[in-house]
Parts: sequence; C-alpha cells; structure tokens
Amino acid sequence: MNNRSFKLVGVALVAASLAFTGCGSRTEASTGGSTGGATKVAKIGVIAPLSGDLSAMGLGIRNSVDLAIRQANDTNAIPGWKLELAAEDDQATPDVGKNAATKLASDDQVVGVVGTLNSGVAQSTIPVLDAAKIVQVSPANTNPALTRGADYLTAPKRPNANYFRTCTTDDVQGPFAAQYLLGEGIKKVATIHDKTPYGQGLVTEFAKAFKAGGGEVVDAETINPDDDNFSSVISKVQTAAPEVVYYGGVYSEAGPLSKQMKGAGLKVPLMGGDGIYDGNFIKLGGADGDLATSVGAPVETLDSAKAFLEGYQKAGFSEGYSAYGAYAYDAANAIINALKVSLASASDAKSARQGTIDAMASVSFEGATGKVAFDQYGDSVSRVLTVYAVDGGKWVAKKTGELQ
Ligand code: ABU
Repeated sequence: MNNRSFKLVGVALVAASLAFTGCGSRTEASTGGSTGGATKVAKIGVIAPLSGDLSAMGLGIRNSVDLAIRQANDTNAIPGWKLELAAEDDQATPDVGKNAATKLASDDQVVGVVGTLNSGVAQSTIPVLDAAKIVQVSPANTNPALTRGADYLTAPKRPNANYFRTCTTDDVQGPFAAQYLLGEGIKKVATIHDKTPYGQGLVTEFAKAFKAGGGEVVDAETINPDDDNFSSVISKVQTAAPEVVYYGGVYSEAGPLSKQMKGAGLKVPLMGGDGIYDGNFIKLGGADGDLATSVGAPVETLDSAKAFLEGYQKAGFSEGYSAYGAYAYDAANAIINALKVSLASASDAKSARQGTIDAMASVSFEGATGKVAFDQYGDSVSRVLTVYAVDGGKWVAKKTGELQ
C-alpha cells in the first residue's frame, strides 16, 4: 500500500457550495414531466433517509432521481412508457429500509431502485429486492463487502447480481485519506468509529494503509451511533496525543464530536469520509482545519455535470443536491439506460425486471460525474475521490485524484 501513488486528475481549490436544508418526510410519487402520450407506466423507486438527521443527503438523492425521471419523460427516452418516481423514507434504519424494499417489491410497476444512502441499510434492502429481481443502484454505499463479499480483498465474490453502485468504495477511500495525511507529514493518528458497517469498514481500511505507509495508530476507540456526549472517548484519545483524529461515521455525530474535541483541548483536525462531507457537519460543530474525503471530483468543477446542475436549479427543489446528488442522477440514468433495452418489447413493467438487471452489465455512458459503467461485481469503474477541508466555515476542495 505504501508504494501506491496518487494520479492527480485535477486539483480543485474551490468552495463546494452545497445547499443543505432538511424537511419532514413523506412517501410520494412523481408523475415526472411530459410523456408524449405514453400509456404504460414503470416506476423507479428511491430508498433513502427522507427524514431525520441524514435527510440532507437523502433528499438530495431523491430530488436528483426525480430530475432524471422528469428529463427522461420530457425527451420520450423510452417510447410508449412513462416513468414515475416512488420514493420511500428509510430513516437511515435497516428495518425501516427493509420494509421500504418490501413495499416497492410488491408494486408490480417498480423496475428499479436508487438507494440506499447507508451501507448498513443496504444490507437489508438488497436481498429483498434481489428476490423480486429488482435492480438496486446506490449512489452512496461505500462498504466494499456489498459488491464483493466479506473477503473482498482476498477472495472477492459477488453476493447479489441485482446490486450496483455509482460511487467508489472504502478500500479506496480509506487508503486515499491515509496517503493524504502521510503526504502532509502526519505520523500519529487516533481512530474512532460508530460501529456501523460503514464506519468500522472505513476505519479498518484507513488504519491498514496508514500503518503500511509508516504511520502509527496511537489509539482506537468507538462510539454508539446515537451518542451525543463523547467526553470519555475524547479523554482517552487525548492521552494518546494524536496529530489527527480519523473518524468513521456520519456528520450527525462527527460535527458534535469535533466540537467537543476542541472544547476539551484536543485541538487537532478531525478527518472523516464521505459520510461527513455535508454542510451540516459544520453547522453541528465541525471546525476550520477539519477534513473529509468524498466520492468523485467536486461536481461544480465538472463540465459533465453542467446539465445536472442547471436542471437541478431549474427544477426548483427546496433542498440542495448534497454530496450524492450527481451520483444519484447517474444511478437513475443507469437504470433508465437499462430500461431502454428491457422495456422495448415488454408488455408490463414486472416482466422487464430480470431483463433490466441483465442490461445493467452493458450500461456505459458519460454521466454527470464522468463515465458511468460497472465492473463484474457491480462496482463503479470510477475511483476518483476528493479531499476537502473546512476553511472559513465552508468545505473547500484540496486535492482530487485517483488511488493507483
Ligand atoms: N458512504 C457514506 C454513507 C454512509 C454509508 O455508506 O453507510
């Protein structure tokens, strides 16, 4: 791992001006644009947190899928068919997500699902949708085991043929963060994770790469996902005197953790993964100097994302697209591309479910985030990541690249 190098694909020092607002949850369907007299209906579901602490990310996912559906209907992308959105709130909770998947699977018009945000929720939804032969494409799940199984490094084996993702994975993201810190001269790091598949997996991958690169993990702690007082963990970490605290988890705990760290005198940067890359991290206590990696390049810098950004603004959504909006838009368009094949000769949506999964293997197009295509495990072929720092109270891109 220590001889890996970064291939820079672009260096961006731009403010990431994501708009973040939350609002209450509701399950909804959208008729999605004009449809040129189509009579048959196929639905694309969304399963994401539409309420609660992580709704800023979930609503950005929902809106971006809605946009892709509206545009497909407006351009009559699938002649004879009208697409509809069926969005379900998973509340970032595995059981709620499983119920959402069961509900969507029982709707004969559902042919694909975009989601989930959380890797732990995906563990519950994937088998349900797989049994119903419904394709699931996540814009945000980064746990490697979802596509390559528990032995994802030594003996990768795809657990579910219906599952794909447009984001990269934590066996890339963790080492990317480690390489960045080592390159900045950081030698001593403490780790904390929230015991979720995402948080634990990310810290495991980070720590392996950091140690392999000559760094030392001076303390390793955990918190519970719903904790709000981190004083005992902070005092243990403080004793170990790290130069950085690397956190595996999401912004709802990471923001308060950063604030409490600094308040207790542990005035070192907190660094996390894509789960903390949100304006709410800063609102909740994230401070200047804190760091995050997130998937892809900053969308505001990408020519390929211009149509998405303009369309999103024009659509007038009241919530920002957040970290995964462009990835959700690409996930929806991947399904729509597969539907162009599977629905072409289908008499009804349900009969096209298996054909949609089959067609995903050949999907390849230039999406908002760049090339969208999948490998033999259902993973994205894109492995680009960006390091962001909180600077002047907002996220600023520091380095965009690909782990070699
Ligand atoms: N990838 C960050 C979102 C959380 C998760 O994967 O569980």
